Amino acid sequence: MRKFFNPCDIGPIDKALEEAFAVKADPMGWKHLGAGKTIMLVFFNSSLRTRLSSQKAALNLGMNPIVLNIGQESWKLETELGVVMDGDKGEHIREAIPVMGCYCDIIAVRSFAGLTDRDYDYAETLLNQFVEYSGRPVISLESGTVHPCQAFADLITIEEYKTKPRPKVVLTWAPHPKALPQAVPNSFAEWMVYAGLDLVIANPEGYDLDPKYTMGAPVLHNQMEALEGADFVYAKNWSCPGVNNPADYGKVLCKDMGWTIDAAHMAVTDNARFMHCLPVRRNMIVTDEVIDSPRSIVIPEAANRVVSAQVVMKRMLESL
Ligand code: AN0
Ligand code: CP
Repeated sequence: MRKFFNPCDIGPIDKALEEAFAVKADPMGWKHLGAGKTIMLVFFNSSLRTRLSSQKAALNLGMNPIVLNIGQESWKLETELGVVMDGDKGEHIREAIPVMGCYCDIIAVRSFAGLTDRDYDYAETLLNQFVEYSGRPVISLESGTVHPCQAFADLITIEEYKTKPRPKVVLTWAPHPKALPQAVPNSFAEWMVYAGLDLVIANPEGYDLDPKYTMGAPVLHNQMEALEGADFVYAKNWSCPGVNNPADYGKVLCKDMGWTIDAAHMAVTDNARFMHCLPVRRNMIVTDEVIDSPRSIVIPEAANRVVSAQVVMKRMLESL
């Protein structure tokens, strides 16, 4: 596997899930695979789970992880070609990426959508430059449009907690004070559809996700209607994807606190499990009552980030 952006990169989903449960049952079982190998984890943005779970997954596989926080420990990197570099950015990615590639066997990158230039974000411009110039397999740790390690972990979690063969999974928008990327909901939608689950999406008008990721899943603008009979409620905020009106891309169009997941929302579900990728803003996205309830599985969900990352790194090591 040379890149991990989308579910198709991992191949048949049954095989990937089987591997995930094998890794979960015996995390040290492939300790020999990464001996003498190095993974570089490059962070352009903050992280708690992705940073720690990636390091843990690498250590489980016997690999050495190197973490680089761009702009804090490195030079600030220029990403645009053809500019006169007379500002605060001391190095260009055209040199920095191939240099990083020289020091590792696998490279993993977190670089959030800038939310100003839709074409730049949706072309995965920065991550594709890592693919092109690093000479190494590349893992997205949340990039312009996707967060595949999260979505794979979410799928593993749903497989563990489901009580019927094809559960109803509702991805619902929820309010947040800041403009957030669409990477988490994009990946969640595409992984759910790829795995053949019954996905329903609920969001306010103007927030419809790009159909490239939702692939025909029903989109409702009435949240309560969408939540009826749900087995899993997956809450997430995202900013305007700019599908219908590109001028609104990355904007906050709605702060309706009526979309916060509370006990009344959970009451119309089929005793659903509550999920969120974290970090979560309590009493904005979800009430204390719901996230602290026994139906909340946000911690086991986060724990599965080690499992998804380990399967991806294992596959890459096997194909080096
Ligand atoms: C980020 C986002 O929404 O994409 C990271 C989530 C994993 N969230 C925040 O910045 C709060
Ligand atoms: N869910 C997730 O990716 O969390 P971090 O931003 O803390 O890595």
